[in-house]
Amino acid sequence: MRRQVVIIGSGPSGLLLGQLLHGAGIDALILERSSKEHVLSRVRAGVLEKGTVELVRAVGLAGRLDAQGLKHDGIEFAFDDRRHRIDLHALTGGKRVVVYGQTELTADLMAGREVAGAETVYEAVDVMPHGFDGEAPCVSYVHGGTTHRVDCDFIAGCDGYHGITRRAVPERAIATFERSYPFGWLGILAEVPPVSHELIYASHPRGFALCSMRSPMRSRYYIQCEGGEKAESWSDQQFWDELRRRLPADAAEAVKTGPSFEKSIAVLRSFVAEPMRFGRLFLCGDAAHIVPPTGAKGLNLAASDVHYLFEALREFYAERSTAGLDAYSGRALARVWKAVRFSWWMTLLLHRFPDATPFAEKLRSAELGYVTSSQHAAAALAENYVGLPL
Ligand code: RFL
Ligand code: PHB
Repeated sequence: MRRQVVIIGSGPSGLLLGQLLHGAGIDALILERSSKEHVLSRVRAGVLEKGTVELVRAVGLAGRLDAQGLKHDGIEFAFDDRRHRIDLHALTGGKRVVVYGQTELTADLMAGREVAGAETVYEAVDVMPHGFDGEAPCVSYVHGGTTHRVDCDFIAGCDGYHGITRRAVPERAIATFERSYPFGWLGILAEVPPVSHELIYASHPRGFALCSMRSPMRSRYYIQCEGGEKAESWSDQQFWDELRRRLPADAAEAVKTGPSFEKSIAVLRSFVAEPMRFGRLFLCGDAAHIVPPTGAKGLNLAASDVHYLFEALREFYAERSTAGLDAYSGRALARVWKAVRFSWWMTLLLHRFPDATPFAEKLRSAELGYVTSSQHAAAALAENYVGLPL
């Protein structure tokens, strides 16, 4: 079998890249380790930047996103029993974010791929890229007990942090930068109206909490928890009690509770692998970098990587120019590092670190006061939150 591009992974980055390539008449096969149902069951991101929304529009799949996505002009920071609004729209000259679940976006992209008749192999095991340092790369995989080989021009590693593509690169060719945080996020989904129509990021002596949503009838809440905890050890009642303790009184009173239908713990980590290109293999999204979810940047970074890679591949096929491919890693990493910095900063600003000195704690609290009282500081936050230009 031969394809122009083989994409490994059918998360948002693989699906979006596949759709953009299809629209440009470039033939791409997606190989996905899990089943379609499993991919669709993962509850993750919720906040989309304008650039991400525009990419989904560009592939003609924003119908549901435009109709059901919740446009947010601001976010709130809550601490010392008070709520402070950051007016994203006013501070950025009219920009906003859209709240739309990653699960829904993935479903829309998968449906578009099916309608286009583009092929995805689900439950492809032992996927392995080969020969990407030369002119004739290929990818092998096993499906239904049979080993297959696909020859191609390029391989896109869209297989997330735990994927194979980054690991397939010789260690000496890759540099990694990492920071882990001594806590996680326990998140739940519940069929109850959200506490507020905008997101509330709360910093409390007992730890961080986030009030988010998926729709006017579905809430997504998170609380900072200890690193090694298990989601099952938290009952719904314990979760709701802890969430309320961390919110200002008026917000706590407004929390509507109900049974959770999803409960999971995410570990928090900052990670970057450099470069993002190895010959004819290109890394995209979580395969190359991870940010803590505090800044809502992970999925949006995956989308900007895809944008740069798509432009480069289109240029290659249309003009036989490798300029875009040569520039890909540098362009993507410049934006990635800014989001890594912002996500790290938001994490430090809003969480309680078990080992924080009293001095560090005073500085953190002063910075929170500064960001919520200075227009200049709030504008810098807003500019990053709505998304830096592509
Ligand atoms: P994904 O989504 O991990 O998809 C990778 C796909 O590759 C498959 N795969 C393989 N396939 C074949 N062979 C192999 N060897 C393979 N290994 C893996 C996997 O099965 C999977 O289908 O990566 P991608 O596409 O780069 O997308 C990245 C985003 O999913 C991620 O950055 C975001 O979810 C991060 N994130 C958020 N991002 C935002 O922009 N805004 C948010 O509000 C936001 N909130 C979050 C988040 C992530 C969270 N968690 C769970 C870490 C909130 C949370 C709690
Ligand atoms: C979410 O709705 O899942 C969400 C929102 C904002 C974040 C992280 C996650 O910063």
